[in-house]
Amino acid sequence: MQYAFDEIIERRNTNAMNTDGFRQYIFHADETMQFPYADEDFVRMWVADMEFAVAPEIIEAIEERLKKRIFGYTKVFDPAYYEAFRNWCEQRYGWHPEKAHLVTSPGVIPALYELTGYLCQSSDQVLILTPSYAYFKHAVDFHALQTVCSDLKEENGYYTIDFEDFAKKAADPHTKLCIFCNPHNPTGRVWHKDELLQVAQICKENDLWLISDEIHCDILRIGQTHTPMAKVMPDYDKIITCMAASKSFNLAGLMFSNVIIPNDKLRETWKKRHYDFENPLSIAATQAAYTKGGAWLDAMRQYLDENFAFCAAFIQEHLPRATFRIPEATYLAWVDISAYVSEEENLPLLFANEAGVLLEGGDMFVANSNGYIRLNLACPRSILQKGLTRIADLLAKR
Ligand code: LCS
Repeated sequence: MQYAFDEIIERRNTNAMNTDGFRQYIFHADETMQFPYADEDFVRMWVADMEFAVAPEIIEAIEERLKKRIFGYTKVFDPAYYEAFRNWCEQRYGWHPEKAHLVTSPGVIPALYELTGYLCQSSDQVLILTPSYAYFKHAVDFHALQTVCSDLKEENGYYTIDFEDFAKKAADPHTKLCIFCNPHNPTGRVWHKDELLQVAQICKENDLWLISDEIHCDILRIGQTHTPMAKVMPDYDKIITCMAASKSFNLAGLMFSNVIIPNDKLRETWKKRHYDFENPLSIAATQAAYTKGGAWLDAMRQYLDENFAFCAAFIQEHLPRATFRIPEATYLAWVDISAYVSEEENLPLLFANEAGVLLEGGDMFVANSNGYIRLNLACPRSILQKGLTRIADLLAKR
């Protein structure tokens, strides 16, 4: 293989959330919190970034930009950036976002916070599907609005939308906005076209704003296809699509994402109120990802597919009472271990203290997620094996 996904890269002393931020994010604690494991001895399978080196094609583009030696105030002026993004969307999803509709943001989550504030008034509710990435709710809480959760249905590890419940909650006159995750974190579902059409129809009927967070759309199992929500509702302009190279190419720290806003009025509001300077290295990196990163991404997906196959076989053999299904997208394994643990147990704390594994627990995903753990599989296989072994050794004692 051309890229070394098996390489273990030292991340400490880089201000990485992954190595240094777990006390704060997972345990709401400060640096005085102690564990039986030294920080460097943990197997880290929590926050959603990768242990893989960034594609050399992207590093090279950053180096080229560094050589220009000046990093003054920067915005996306050069149309080559839009061309790169449009071609990527066309080749990968057969979708053509319009140039005039594209704005950029220092991340999808900052965009969610901002858009929720622009779109909602104080008595409004925001509809999400649960389990959910917690920042969807945080964005709603930030504006002191109400979150309405529609629980996904689960059968043998496969999640579907409860359309009856979703339609009922969408029809509540206070519901103004739906924040939709496509593909879905943490379940890994790639919503099929007929599912997207049903969500689209319900949102249209109720005149809802719809933010489609598609940050995971490139990280598909081989053979899966992503359909942008905006592609199935081309005439509806109350949709906003968020996409980024950050998750796909391990560039989250560069803080750059695409926001496609077809509605003129909302886009004008964004342009008036958004602080729209960008990091020049981030633009160079993202443009290179879209123009030169395809081979790396596809090789990485192949490696991930093998990690998932390894994980599935391991769980079947060593954790037969767990429920796990290889997700259609994302690098996140969502595993039901409720047969091994009790309802009240703090799972991240249990695994940190007793197995030396940092992972996220169901309680971190808003609702409908008790008894689950989420494991990040974007790591060298040797690390995955070590993490799974530690998890299984602990649960086998129960
Ligand atoms: N949207 C979703 C659905 C995500 O899963 C994440 C990152 C983001 C947005 C972040 O976007 P950004 O602001 O970086 O552009 N998900 C993470 C997760 O599940 N754990 O750690 C990060």
